Amino acid sequence: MLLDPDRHSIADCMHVAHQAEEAGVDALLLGSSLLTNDLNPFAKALKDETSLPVIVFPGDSMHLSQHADAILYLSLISGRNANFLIGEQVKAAPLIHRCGIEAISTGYMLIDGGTATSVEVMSGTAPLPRDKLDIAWAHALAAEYLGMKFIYLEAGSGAKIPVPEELIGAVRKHVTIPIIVGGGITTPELAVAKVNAGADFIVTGNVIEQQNSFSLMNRFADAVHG
Ligand code: 1GP
Repeated sequence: MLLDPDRHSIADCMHVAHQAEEAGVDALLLGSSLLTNDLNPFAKALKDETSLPVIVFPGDSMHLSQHADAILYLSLISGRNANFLIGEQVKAAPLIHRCGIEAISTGYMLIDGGTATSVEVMSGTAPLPRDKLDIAWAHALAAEYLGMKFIYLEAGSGAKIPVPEELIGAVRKHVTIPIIVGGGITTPELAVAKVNAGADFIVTGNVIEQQNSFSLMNRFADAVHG
């Protein structure tokens, strides 16, 4: 589950996190493309008061917290903006080293979700077309060959249409590393379809923020865990 510190108070995040823990959610992602709040008090409160792993989901090299368990060390491999392929990573590396948290190398692929996304705007990159399956799996395979540990297929927060099953399936067929899928997954039924197509992890943000329902979280967790 994704929590955006710019949209919630710490108290609200804690409330959602407690429910998430009870509902069987696997981990909390903490972050946003454009972050104006300090992540530290959020990560500390979540670590102090829940047993869930807290993983930073950064928009750039300044998004970090020593209180988190890990950071998704993203490289925006669907784009050709050198800053988001390696520039921000070089700036972040010494900071992560100093924090001592785990860096989880992740090939981050933006897939057209039917609407302009924050990632697209902030990174100045275009998403991959949703129907060019060979282009998608070639990017994912390149990430695996480069030694990355996860693939993140991202339609963008609030995407009108999530990453299609055909694309997830094509990537699944060609890589062995775990696949995370997020963006516009608004129902447990959609989550099941993505898992059946080959997703290992589902990320949900907006739908939980808007509905903040324990039973919905529970149904998402059950759907993903089968
Ligand atoms: C965004 O994939 C996440 O990076 C979550 O997207 O907010 O649309 O669930 P939603």
